[in-house]
Amino acid sequence: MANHTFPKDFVWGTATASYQIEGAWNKDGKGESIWDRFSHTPGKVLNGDTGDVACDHYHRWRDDIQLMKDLGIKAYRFSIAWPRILPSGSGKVNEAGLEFYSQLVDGLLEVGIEPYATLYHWDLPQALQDKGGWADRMVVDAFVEYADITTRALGDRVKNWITLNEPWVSAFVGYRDGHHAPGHKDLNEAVAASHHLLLSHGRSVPVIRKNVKDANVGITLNLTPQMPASQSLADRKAANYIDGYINRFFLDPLTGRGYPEDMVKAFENSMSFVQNGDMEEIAVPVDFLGINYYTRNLVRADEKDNQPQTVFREGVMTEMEWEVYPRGLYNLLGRVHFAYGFPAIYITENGAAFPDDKPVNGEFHDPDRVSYIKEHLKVVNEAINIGVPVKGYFVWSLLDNFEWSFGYSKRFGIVHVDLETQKRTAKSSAKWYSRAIAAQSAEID
Ligand code: IFM
Repeated sequence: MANHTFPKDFVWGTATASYQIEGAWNKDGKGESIWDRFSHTPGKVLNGDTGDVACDHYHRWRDDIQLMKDLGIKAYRFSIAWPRILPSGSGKVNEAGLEFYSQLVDGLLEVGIEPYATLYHWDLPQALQDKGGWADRMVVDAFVEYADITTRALGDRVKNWITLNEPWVSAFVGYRDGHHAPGHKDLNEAVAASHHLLLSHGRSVPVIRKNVKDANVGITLNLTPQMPASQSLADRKAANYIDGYINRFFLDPLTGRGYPEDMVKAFENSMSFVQNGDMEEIAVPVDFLGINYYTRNLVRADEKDNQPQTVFREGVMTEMEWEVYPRGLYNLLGRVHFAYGFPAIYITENGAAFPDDKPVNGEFHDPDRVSYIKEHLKVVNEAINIGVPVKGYFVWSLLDNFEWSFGYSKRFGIVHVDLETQKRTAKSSAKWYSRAIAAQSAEID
């Protein structure tokens, strides 16, 4: 595998998420989601942007499939909007919602693109939030019901299932920082939400396996390496703390180690919501771990203002002010594999936002994104060469889309979307990725 050539069965994909691209927020019986409520609340999203229309993928999915086909993309990771299937979160099923995804899946399979479906990418039915959302244990049964209905309907055709996308973000950015829906600022709620997210995952995996013959089931975490700013003991301890917060608090319970003690102590939480048997259910064996990787953090101990640490970034940045640091992905893959030993790993997201909205002679040139994807693919290849079982890579994202509280101000797509006309134009990065797929190699110009 010299020259960064990938194994023949390596999965080359792109990824999106329902709320970020679909639009049609209240069409054909769909219920309100927490992101509908959040984005419709003044002051929550930059420029008052909403996902009401987004990339209008709900109506343009055939064109989007054609776009992927033309680029030679082999796999498509999309998410399913829970409130399209169960407008109130549980109970009455909205057949039109299931039909939308059924047609999408048929369309993908017709052109030879393998579907990878994520059950939860942040658009919780608002009706469940009204009962406490992820902070309340009732959500677990509701999630399992949703997973059951959805995998029974699509499992004859969709074999690859991801239960949750980035539960850390759902729990801590949604319930502790308040930057995401539902916009709460309560650490205890965030910790309880983490547990209910993980339990929903653990409890739904056997249900998915029951409904889907030859299922390939996993969960996706956002993992960010935390590196000490110096080799001082204080900085290393501080980095270990943030590592516990973002990475270990999810990796450990998923692999049967329970919640990391240092974090439970730091959260000053009695964890009284953990019931007998929960931890065993959470540690259900999965077929793979999905990793979303974007950057690393540098961490410095800082006793000022009672803050035990400061996270900062330096070097070449993307528009998100995330450092471009491919080597971090290599280190992360080695660490996750050798310390946790998942049977397989997919990079379920990797990509970058750059300000590339200005066409030159009708072409969108995004050399920074080409370089970002290329350098990350190279280290994925190197990780495979040292024995890390990375089975696939999904660029985030197929389309420029709604970047959560940043609205449409950050463009991650390898395909440009004109938000006025909805015209799609492949950027240089899409064309580069297409050539890389054809060559099965990251080592191309
Ligand atoms: O757009 C998000 C995606 O929804 C989840 N992972 C990170 C991406 C970039 O912020």
